[in-house]
Amino acid sequence: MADATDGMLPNRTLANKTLADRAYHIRRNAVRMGEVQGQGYIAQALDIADVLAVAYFHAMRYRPEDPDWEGRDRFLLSNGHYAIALYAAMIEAGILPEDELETYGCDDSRLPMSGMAQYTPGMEMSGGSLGVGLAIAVGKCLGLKRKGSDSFVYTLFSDGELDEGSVWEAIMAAAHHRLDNLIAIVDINNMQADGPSTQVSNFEPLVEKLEAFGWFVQRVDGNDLDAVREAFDAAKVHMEPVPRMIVADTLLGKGVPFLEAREKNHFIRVDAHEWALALEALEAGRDT
Ligand SMILES: Cc1ncc(C[n+]2csc(CCOP(=O)(O)OP(=O)(O)O)c2C)c(N)n1
Ligand SMILES: [Mg+2]
Repeated sequence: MADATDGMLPNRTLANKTLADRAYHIRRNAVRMGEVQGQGYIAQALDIADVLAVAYFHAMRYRPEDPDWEGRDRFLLSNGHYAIALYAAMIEAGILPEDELETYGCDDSRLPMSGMAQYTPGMEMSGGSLGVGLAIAVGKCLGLKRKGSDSFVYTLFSDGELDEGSVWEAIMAAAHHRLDNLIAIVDINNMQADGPSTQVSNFEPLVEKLEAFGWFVQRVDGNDLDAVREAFDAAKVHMEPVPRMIVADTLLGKGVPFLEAREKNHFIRVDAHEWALALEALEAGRDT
């Protein structure tokens, strides 16, 4: 199990920032990337920043300077349109250089709008077609076990992906294979392209369903850093040989009140003058 003393996490140990600082910088990086395109999946990046802060600065074992290091924990982004959030976290982690955020979504950039493994260091899978990341994670877990690895596979997916049958097949397969090296996080922001997810295709009661499939399930406020950190810790040390799911309830646009309040916030357009206001709002909300 990695910890801050094992020499594998120089960025975390040297910078001495709190998780709240990390989450702030992830949100800031995402807003700056959003400004490059003037629009995008900004509200999702803001809602998932706390989960990514805990994943990259508390839970996961990796080497920023060597993203392909065999002993790393894997992070599979199933909802490829959340790439803006993952780039923001990987920039903060030192896996990607900060000045590259100015290329987000541009021709020839290593940071395309949907996650692409062949372009981006640290990106473990290509996204775009939703509903497949959990199944890929199941395969990676089986492969790592076969190799005798103690690495965890983390995968993030979204509540809209619960509409996909392939997700439920993977949920069943992970339990069947007793994949205790799998930690899945589902972002319940109750939004998808066609409106609130529970109104498009209701997945509740989600905890009970996942437990019935044989998973260890925790449901937390995904914007409460302490709760998220405790959930990741519990997922890692849980004794039963079963896969682990963190159901994270989040708020779209979290940290920027005028984006939290924006009505249609799956893919938002932000006026030119609002980007600076968004950064100001993040700054104003620090440590509150
Ligand atoms: C298989 C598949 N179907 C449809 C889409 C188009 N699509 C892109 S994002 C999205 C919404 C998915 O829901 P979710 O990720 O929960 O939305 P968000 O929380 O980002 O608003 C859809 C339907 C896709 N990328 N892949
Ligand atoms: Mg959603």
